[in-house]
Amino acid sequence: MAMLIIPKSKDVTIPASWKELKGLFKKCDKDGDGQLDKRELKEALKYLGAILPGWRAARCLRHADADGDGFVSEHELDELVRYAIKLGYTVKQTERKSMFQR
Ligand SMILES: [Ca+2]
Ligand SMILES: [Ca+2]
Repeated sequence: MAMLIIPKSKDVTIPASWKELKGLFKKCDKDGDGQLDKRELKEALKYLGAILPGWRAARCLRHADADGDGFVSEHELDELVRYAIKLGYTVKQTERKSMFQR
């Protein structure tokens, strides 16, 4: 049985950064349509401290948007998180706080 499918929130083997990143991406879905467009992705990457969030958003979109509709949907989100982790992005304490204050 494959172990590496979609992590459940209760699974303790998931790194904290995974859940945090996923939570952050979900929060950045401002219009609440359940998927991230490039602008929302850019906002998320800004929080993560990307130097060129616009450019990075395009890269992330190209990487995670499997069906090529220009949005990162719920099931594509895991790939996005995987990519963000690979790039070394983490949700820092201060950024996390400022998100909840909004
Ligand atoms: Ca959206
Ligand atoms: Ca898509």
